[in-house]
Amino acid sequence: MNDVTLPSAAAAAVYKSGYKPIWCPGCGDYTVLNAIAKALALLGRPAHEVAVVSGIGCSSRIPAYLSSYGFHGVHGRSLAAATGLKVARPELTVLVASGDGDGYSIGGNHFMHACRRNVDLTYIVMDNHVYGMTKGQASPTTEPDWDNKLSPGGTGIRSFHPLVIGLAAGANFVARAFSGDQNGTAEIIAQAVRHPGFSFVEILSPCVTFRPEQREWKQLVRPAPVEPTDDPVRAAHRVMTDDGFNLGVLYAGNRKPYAPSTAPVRKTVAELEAEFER
Ligand SMILES: Cc1ncc(C[n+]2csc(CCOP(=O)(O)OP(=O)(O)O)c2C)c(N)n1
Ligand code: SF4
Repeated sequence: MNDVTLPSAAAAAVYKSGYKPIWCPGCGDYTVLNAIAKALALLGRPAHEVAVVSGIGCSSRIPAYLSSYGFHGVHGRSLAAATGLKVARPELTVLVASGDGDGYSIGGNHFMHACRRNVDLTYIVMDNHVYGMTKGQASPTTEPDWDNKLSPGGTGIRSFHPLVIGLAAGANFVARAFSGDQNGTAEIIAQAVRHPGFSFVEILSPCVTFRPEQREWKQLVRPAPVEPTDDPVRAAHRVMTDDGFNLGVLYAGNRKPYAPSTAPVRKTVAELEAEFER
């Protein structure tokens, strides 16, 4: 991974829309945006051949800041929209941007089934273990003992483990990145896009406003001490036994992507209705 030559800032800037992000100063999502732009420049896909689909949340604002096609949709439904788009327009590179609330709470069911279906999408989740946009409620990845005024003493509820769920459900590529490592994140996103099937990239992206203690993540992250595996059981064991701060590609599988036929239906509506009535 380290021998990759990353594109210049000017090459990456082509993928930015020019709209100024309205995230809080210091939010991890700024560098995720830069990393996506760099990854697209690295891949050399023209912006008009790329679509970025999102739900709702601070993290889901990303499509507006990119020059590719974008769809800022409905909370928790980014994968449903992206799946339809990719199936209808397989020639597009489709990225999906989400947060841990959007992607694992209201969108949790779609997450599991997107992994299972294995449509060729790259799913990027900016995980800050909190609902940032709605001012700091606990999310599925919040630690059970996170004490704050909305859940005094912590929720006491076990955290969701997205990487293990993704592996168990059939994601074909699983990686963890950190927003503070912009170049490393760009390389991982580029690899995820190149890998066929459903690629899931968890990006630890601090919410400096509601989880200021996450600024310490930069001291905790490290490259995973192992090479990626194509064995989901081994990968699941690794991610269940690490402390959540090992970065890199953790699993690269060989499942064939789901690609339904896009041939036009040749029957008329009248013929379909007649068939239905039989
Ligand atoms: C159907 C629906 N339910 C709830 C909301 C309110 N809502 C907007 S964003 C959000 C959570 C966002 O959290 P996350 O996905 O973690 O993103 P972040 O803001 O932290 O990047 C919620 C609950 C909504 N917009 N629509
Ligand atoms: S509330 Fe948190 S996630 Fe949202 S922009 Fe601010 S720092 Fe980022």
